[in-house]
Amino acid sequence: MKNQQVADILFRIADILDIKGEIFFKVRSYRVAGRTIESMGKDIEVVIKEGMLRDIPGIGEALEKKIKEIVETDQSEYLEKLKNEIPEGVLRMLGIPGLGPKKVSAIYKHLNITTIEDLKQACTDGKLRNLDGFGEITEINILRGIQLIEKTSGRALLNMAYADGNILVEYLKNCDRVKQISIAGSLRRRKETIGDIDILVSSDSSEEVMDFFVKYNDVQQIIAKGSTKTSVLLIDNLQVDLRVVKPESFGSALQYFTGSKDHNIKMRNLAMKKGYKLNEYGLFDKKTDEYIVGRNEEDVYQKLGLAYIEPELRENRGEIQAAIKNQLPNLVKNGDICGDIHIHSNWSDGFDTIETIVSQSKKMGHEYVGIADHSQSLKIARGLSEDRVIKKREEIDKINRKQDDGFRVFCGTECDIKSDGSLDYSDSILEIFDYVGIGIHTKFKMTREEATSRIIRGMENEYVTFVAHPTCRMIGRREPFDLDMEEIFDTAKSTGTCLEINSFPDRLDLNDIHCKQGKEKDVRFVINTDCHRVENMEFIRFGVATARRGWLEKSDILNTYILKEIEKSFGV
Ligand code: DGT
Ligand code: CA
Ligand code: CA
Repeated sequence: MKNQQVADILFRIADILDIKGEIFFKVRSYRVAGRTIESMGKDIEVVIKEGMLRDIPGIGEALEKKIKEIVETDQSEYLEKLKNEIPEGVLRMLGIPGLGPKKVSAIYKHLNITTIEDLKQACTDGKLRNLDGFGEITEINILRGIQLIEKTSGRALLNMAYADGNILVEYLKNCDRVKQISIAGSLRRRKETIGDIDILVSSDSSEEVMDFFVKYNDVQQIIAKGSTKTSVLLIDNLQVDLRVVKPESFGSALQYFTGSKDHNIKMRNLAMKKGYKLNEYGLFDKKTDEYIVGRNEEDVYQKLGLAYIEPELRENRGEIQAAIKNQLPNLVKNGDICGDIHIHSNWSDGFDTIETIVSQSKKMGHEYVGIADHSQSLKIARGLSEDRVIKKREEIDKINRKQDDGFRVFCGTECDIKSDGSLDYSDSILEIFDYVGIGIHTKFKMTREEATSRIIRGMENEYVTFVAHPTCRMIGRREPFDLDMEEIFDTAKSTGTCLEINSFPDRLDLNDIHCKQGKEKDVRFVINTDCHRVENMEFIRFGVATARRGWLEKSDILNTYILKEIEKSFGV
């Protein structure tokens, strides 16, 4: 579906028109069209084929032409022309969190600032506060925004690298010179952001593999081409490093290039202590240089007296010591998840009907699903009024009666935690739900104490099952709340509240480190997607990956419970 791509281009056009100072109505028409296409239930390509584009309110002849062009060519000549009229650096400012086109326009026009570097300096020098609508706070916020993008710049979200990496591996398998192949690096460890994709191949004929690799359709640029390592840039600007080794070194090379660097250093030192030498070519006798193992990764760990360490654990957070003692966790797997209990339906701001969500859940092999729409005060997300909660309850009961295979839909909510920590529904309404998720969606600016006590107060309500996306971070866009995690864990434990691992790739909240700390305090978790479209239900794998990086086992996670067990836990 190209809808999002088309909408993004229209939003981009609107932003630039705004910077240029075009009239309100013109700019608005692009934004409205973008929003309509973005949230439309139908594929834009189908709409065009059926000749229905002009039937969409607000789309006239000029917009129709531009939209058709975007769908056919993936770009817009008009956007390219507009881009040439504004300095590149000014356009980049639009990517700074919290900085909209109106402010960018003022910065550019009145202060003639054209790069992010200069903008940073101007904020530090206090030069922005005199502009209309700006203040000291604006300067601080802009500096924070710049810091945030600097931290993640050049790194891709896990889902993007995961998709690119898998398609590329499938492509490389078509080369008959490729013997074994695996993803390596941070992508194999499932880190939340990926600097570059590493792929490892074993072959007796590396030149032919490299030739095949650089012919890949999505290669934008060949950065370096050699017989052992070749690096390319894909059209989405992700870098891929391909390494080709001999089959007898595949396992040791996979161990080496999976990393992390800190894990490898510990491994090499351990090898030295045991009279070996470990590198990407194999495990060798330190004195005689005799090759011992290297064909399989498992052999490398075994020879060093270690239990096999899953890639997600290789961060030098105690995994080697645990492997020596054979005390590694038995990590949760994708197949352990029996249902996703944080999904938005079209009863609030989700895209799909409950029936569609049910059928997708069944496709994924789940036994149940929980529909957790927004609560009443969240008007912009079409939060459910008390009346609609009752209607939704009836609807779900009706759907459940139609299931002849034992599948169950739970009626849940993602109830807003208001700024004082009280919940957005009264207890008599909360009682209607099978379970209650709670989350913060407004007034994000809080001190550590305020944020911590707001969540704790929410957890203390007896109806609450889990806290959704507890730190509310958005990778590259919003910092996590500064929370007293010790206190959050203690309250979660004492009230029996689960903490969510939100699987959405730009959230992954709680993160891996919090998972490990929480487990040590005996906290229970729930892995959900929080998705608004069934296509994104597959993101659950990234939540599972985060849980695995946090050393979590099946028993640590609520929604690995089979239907009977979770019904018991909900008391329904
Ligand atoms: P990234 O790409 O920044 O997300 O992180 P990685 O871990 O994929 O790092 P990358 O691509 O630079 O290198 C892949 C792996 O190769 C890395 O995890 C460990 C190994 N490696 C690379 N350079 C060194 C090194 O200087 N020493 C050791 N011990 N290992 C290295
Ligand atoms: Ca990498
Ligand atoms: Ca690399």
